[in-house]
Amino acid sequence: MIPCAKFRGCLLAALAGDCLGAQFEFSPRRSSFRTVWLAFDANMRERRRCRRWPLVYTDDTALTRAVCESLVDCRGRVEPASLARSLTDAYFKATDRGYGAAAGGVFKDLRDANFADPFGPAAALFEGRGSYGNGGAMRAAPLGLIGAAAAAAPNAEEVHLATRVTHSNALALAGARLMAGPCDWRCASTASTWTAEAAAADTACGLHEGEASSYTSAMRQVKEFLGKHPASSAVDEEARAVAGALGTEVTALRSVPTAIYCALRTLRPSHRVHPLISEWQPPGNQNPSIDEALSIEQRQQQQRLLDCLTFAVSLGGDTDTIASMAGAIVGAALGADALPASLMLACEASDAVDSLATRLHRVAYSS
Ligand code: 8NA
Ligand code: MG
Ligand code: MG
Ligand code: MG
Repeated sequence: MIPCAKFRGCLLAALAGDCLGAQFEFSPRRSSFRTVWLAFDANMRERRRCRRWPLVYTDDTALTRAVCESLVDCRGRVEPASLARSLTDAYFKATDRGYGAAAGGVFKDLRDANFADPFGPAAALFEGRGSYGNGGAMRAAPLGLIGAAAAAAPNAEEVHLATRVTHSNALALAGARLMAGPCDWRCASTASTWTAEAAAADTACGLHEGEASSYTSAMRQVKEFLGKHPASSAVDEEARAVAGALGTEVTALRSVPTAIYCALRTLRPSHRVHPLISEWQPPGNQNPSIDEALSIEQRQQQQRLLDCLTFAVSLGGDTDTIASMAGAIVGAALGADALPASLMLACEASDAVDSLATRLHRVAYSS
């Protein structure tokens, strides 16, 4: 059985990546690792001064929550009409959460037709080619969790159904499948595992290996970069090279492999956390239960996750989405202990996401 802590770690780290990354999304200039880290540190201290959360979540979390809710309602299955309704409700509850340009039209059309054809509006986008944005991949983590838990569901076919409600282009489908694939709760995935998953996703979606636009080629680059940049390499130089080669765009192909790189980089046993983070002291406590009494191992896991999210955001571009996807992978591997209490206090709705993760876990093991 996958421990509930892995479900919670996955979804809470995805939330944290979205919240932390949103303040840098599409900044005109890429920020250094140091600049990003200093902002994160300030975010984690800020909760003590203001009554509302300093960090609000965006479309990435709104839609991930909606996927979870639909899965819970449908006892772990993907039901396209339920999912379409859940995603649409999330959108209309707050349309100002930084949605991609095409999303609003799809949700309006779905609602106007009373969800009669859950795939119709998305299929018509971009003159029938469908969106290849990363909006399907960014909400795929719950599908990966429940798929890894219950051998019965959701299979790759169901990931396609879940994605096609908004994204029907093969590049978006393969990206979502990859993000929902090897939910790394055993902390054992290597670049080779992910490359094999990428090949399977390419084949299933009709993308061809060897072409520039395939996940197999992108994963080959990920592997190359992991070899090229040892754990001790200059972090800003590494970020510049990775951002240039793998991309930081809103398209799935130019962001999903980037997020996987960020996660694998952090999870490799030889990885050394940046000194700024390994020397970090969590905020001084007014509430003694917070961030104190951590074991050395817990503290190291928290530092690892923070290191991953800082690096992901320092790549620039679509920072919230890349950090959220990287967070989902690392959070599933490390579990909920990797989330510092001060970070959870800074993120909007962390309690709600936490209890949703627990409900999803219950559903995953009750069928
Ligand atoms: P989407 O479906 O609108 O796709 C993102 C963008 O990719 C589109 O707006 C197009 O510019 C382009 N695109 C996608 N498919 C095609 C195609 N077939 N032909 C030509 N161009 C295409 O959005 P999404 O739901 O995939 O969301 C992705 C991102 O949007 C996430 O990062 C999310 O946080 C959000 N976001 C987007 C912007 C933005 O400027 N687009 C800004 C902030 C946030
Ligand atoms: Mg977003
Ligand atoms: Mg979207
Ligand atoms: Mg984004």
